Amino acid sequence: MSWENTIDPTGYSTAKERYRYYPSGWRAKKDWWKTTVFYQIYPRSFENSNGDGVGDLNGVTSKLDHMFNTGVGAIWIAPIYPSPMADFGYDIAYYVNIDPEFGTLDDFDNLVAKVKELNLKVILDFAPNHSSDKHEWFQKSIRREDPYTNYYVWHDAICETGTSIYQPPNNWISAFQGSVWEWNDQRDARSGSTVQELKIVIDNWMNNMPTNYVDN
Ligand SMILES: [Ca+2]
Repeated sequence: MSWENTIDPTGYSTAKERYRYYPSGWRAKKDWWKTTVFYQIYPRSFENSNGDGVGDLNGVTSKLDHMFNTGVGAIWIAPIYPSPMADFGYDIAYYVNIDPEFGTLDDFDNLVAKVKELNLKVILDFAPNHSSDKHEWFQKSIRREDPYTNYYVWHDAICETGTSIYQPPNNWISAFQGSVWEWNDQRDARSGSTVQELKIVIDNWMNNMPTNYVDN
């Protein structure tokens, strides 16, 4: 009996459709990431190699033999990038280096070399949808330095009539708590250095000396 005539446990209604997903028939070997045993590693609390109280990449590397022997086929490492650790590494301040608490790029190379030696796989957590507020891009975006000005989602707040009370633009709720929006005094045109600049302009106009300020 050919596979085309068997009862299809995958639920695909036609042989053509089944073939699309299972080119060698429904008994085809699945992708490695569907069948491999993963071990998710939170490096901070996994294994500390240098006695400083914080787990690190060398600690992970030291345990790869053990993981291989227990049948693990892939490790998945939580964020290891430079970070102020306000959100334990998910607040990434630079995307292409290793936080000193976890080690160095050389330590990472050593980890990958050991992974390859054991024919394991490694995947890294990556959080592109947000960054640390200490990220250079964010700092430049606050200052409206192009091309970073709109690297992040900025929106004017709602100011209650007759007051200086600012409300979030809408009622979107953060996955953690409270509003997704956060007021930024530096970014806003009504505060910080912009306000000081505008006050100088106003003072000049109030004293009937605008030409002292305008230089062109
Ligand atoms: Ca350590």
